[in-house]
Amino acid sequence: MTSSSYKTMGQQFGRRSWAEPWKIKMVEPLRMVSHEDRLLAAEEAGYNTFLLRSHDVYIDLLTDSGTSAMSDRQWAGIMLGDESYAGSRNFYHLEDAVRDYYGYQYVVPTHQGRGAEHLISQVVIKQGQYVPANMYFTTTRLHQELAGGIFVDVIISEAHDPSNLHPFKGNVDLNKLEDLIKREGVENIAFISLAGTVNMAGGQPVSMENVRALRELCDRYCIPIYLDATRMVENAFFIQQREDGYKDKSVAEILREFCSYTDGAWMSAKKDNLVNIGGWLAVNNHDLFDKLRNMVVVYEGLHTYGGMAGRDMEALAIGIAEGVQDDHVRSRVGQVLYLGRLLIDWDIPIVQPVGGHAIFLDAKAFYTHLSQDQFPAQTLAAQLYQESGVRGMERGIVSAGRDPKTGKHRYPALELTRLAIPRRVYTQAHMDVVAEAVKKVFDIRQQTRGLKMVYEPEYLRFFQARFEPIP
Ligand code: PM9
Repeated sequence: MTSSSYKTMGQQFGRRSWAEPWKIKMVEPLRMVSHEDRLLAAEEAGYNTFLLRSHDVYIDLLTDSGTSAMSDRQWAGIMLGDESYAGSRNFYHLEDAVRDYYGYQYVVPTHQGRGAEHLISQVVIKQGQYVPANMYFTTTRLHQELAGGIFVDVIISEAHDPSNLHPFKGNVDLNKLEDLIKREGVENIAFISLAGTVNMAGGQPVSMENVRALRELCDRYCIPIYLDATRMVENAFFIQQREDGYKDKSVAEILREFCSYTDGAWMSAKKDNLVNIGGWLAVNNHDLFDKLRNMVVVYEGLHTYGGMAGRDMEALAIGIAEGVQDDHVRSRVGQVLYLGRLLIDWDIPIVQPVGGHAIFLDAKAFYTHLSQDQFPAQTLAAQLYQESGVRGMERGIVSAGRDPKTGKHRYPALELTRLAIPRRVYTQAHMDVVAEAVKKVFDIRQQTRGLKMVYEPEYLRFFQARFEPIP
């Protein structure tokens, strides 16, 4: 596995080598807002793209969460919603789909990913226990901390370097992990929080070799591994493309094998599973399932709907099966790569290798004249919107939040602006327009001033914080 195998994959999925395995049956008109109106909208939104109205956005790359286009089969499934309070047949379809494709035994539905994170964190973490993870995710770490856990990053150090071409930058550093276990004592480790792919690292995958070795290590110490499976299908695709021994296996087979090395998973179904709302938790241990099923009725809804409507569970069960098809994943990741290659060809600094769900612009490299306290990635997201109507989001110091102990900003090595590509929504022509917009912002980078934060909410501040330009 070298950078050259990455390049080969890049060439293989270049412009003309694949096409979307669907055709368009319904369209939603887009609106181009004038430059003047965009400047006003940005000011009104406190230079936070989460506070813009979608009406004022042209191409919306804020997130790939809940923004997928559903298929005709999923929409047909919506009409088959069984809205019984208890025992909806749609729940059993969902349960079967999770069992078939992910391989876990017991399934608890939740309204979305963070509902599942809340339940598992509350049930599994004891006050003061450590939660080692392959980098943090915002909502995941917050729920772990609210449950009394202490997050520890054990991802390989290559993940913190945007230009390092390691093909599996999501891997766990087993030495870092074992040092932590020995230092703190196995009884003080709640579980391993493993994400595939790693969102904050740039959508980077974990290799099968790494998860297998992780399983062996955790077996020696009797530590469970719970997987954030939100974008695990995309991770499986990268294994197929980059790891020896997997090129002839289907994404579905690789997904099942990977999950088999873990003890359970939580899921934001709004990503890989191709629905606009929904989530689930799934485990193999019956006692744990019993506790989770008891908690779900307190916070989410009955254990056969967990905050979702019956129709949403039906669309989700169908989305799980569609989302693991090789031709779907190839075109999904291929589109992200297409945009990435346009930017790389123009020498625009982005996280490489290109990840599964998004392009991450390296804002530190854009704005070498700004300090991290001047919020370069927030600035870049605001600039891009103002210049082009394209909406991305900050994934840097604002997203990292404050250390709960010291109250000080955390300073992540990665200061990134993310352009997340919704699934089955935009065409390559949209990607061309996005690339040109990024190029424009890159060309005027030296004249760009930073921002100061003028309102900061306590939790997940990136969603609602407000900024003003530094004069
Ligand atoms: N991810 C994303 O845009 C949506 C909200 S945060 C900006 O990337 C992982 C890896 C996620 C994720 C959400 C969640 C939470 C868990 N794990 O948004 O609650 O990327 O469904 O899932 C977002 P929910």
